[in-house]
Amino acid sequence: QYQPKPEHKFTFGLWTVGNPGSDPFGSAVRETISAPYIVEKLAELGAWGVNFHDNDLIPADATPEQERQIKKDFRAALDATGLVVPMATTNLFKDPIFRDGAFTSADARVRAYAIQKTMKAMDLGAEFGAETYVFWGGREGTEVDAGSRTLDAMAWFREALNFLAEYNISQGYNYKFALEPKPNEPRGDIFLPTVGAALGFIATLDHPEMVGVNPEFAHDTMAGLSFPHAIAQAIDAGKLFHVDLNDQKMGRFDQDLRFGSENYKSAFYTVKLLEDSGYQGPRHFDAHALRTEDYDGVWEFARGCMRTYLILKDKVEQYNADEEIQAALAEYFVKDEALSGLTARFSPENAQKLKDTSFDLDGIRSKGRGLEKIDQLTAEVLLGVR
Ligand code: 3MF
Ligand code: MG
Ligand code: MG
Ligand code: MG
Repeated sequence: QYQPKPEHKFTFGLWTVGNPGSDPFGSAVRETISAPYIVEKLAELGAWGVNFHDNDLIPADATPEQERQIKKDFRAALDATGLVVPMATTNLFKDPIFRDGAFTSADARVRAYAIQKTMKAMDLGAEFGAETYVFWGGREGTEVDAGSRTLDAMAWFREALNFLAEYNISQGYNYKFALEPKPNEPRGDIFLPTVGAALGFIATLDHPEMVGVNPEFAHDTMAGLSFPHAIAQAIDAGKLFHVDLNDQKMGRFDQDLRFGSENYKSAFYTVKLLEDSGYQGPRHFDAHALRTEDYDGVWEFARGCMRTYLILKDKVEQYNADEEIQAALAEYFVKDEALSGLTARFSPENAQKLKDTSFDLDGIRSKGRGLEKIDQLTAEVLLGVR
């Protein structure tokens, strides 16, 4: 039980389990490990796939000869293990050239270079079969608005995505693009900080159907927002193209904690939304082991992300089958077919009938909603006593 299998579609980035544990105040605590070794370990643990930024696989300073060898070794590891590459992305944040933005830099040369780098990274991802292409604009933002480029930034961001959408079509790559919102870090304020902001922006693109979102648990939680609410909106819009699972304490620096390690209830509702809605995409863990750990801890971390997901998936099934919970929910969702028939669609007749309807307002006002009971029952499912 709770043994991860490829059918669960668990994926990790090369940058996640490969994270050597450096932070702004301290150096790496773990040696760097190779991509083929990561592939081998992830397969052994039961993961389905592995994702990468261009430079996670091919270092920025690699010679063409080294690049060929790296690809060959990576391909061999994928073939040997059956691991797939469902998603790829571009590192547009590490190089100092992107210090004030990539697609939204006020320097036209930087914007052009960012698009060039992304096209090459899309070629690389396609070579390994990636179907989703993620855009996390880590440097697209400001600390001070001194340059007053905020409005231009929206136009430049749109221009870049439109260009790359056409590139996607002209190459026949068939990628789905997924924008990953984050409110801050490393920039003081990142553009398109929330899922809702990204969805609004997508509607302004030339190919809105190609573009969805990649929400991340930690990103909403950092800002004190509800991650389940964010993914619900993405699901409702038909735009949940990918998801980054991890955990985070509210109001802190970006922690990228093991999935389900901190906010049990939000993790439960996240899994419930993904499972109940029939989300078919990867369950990607964008997280890393604590800096306190060596590689034993890293593999415990990876195992833990997947195991907790499966435990919560089991809890969702239990919750959905629990008769007492379902009875309480049936009371919570008050049905009235006549009224729902009136409000489902406007017509002058329905409007008139609705105006003529009288409600038992005091009856409705005086009755509680029963959420204390449902929430306690949910907690007891999660705490393992039901
Ligand atoms: C940062 C992130 C990123 C993105 C990645 C694209 C480095 O907080 O979440 O991870 O997820 O760039 O997938
Ligand atoms: Mg993140
Ligand atoms: Mg992070
Ligand atoms: Mg992420």
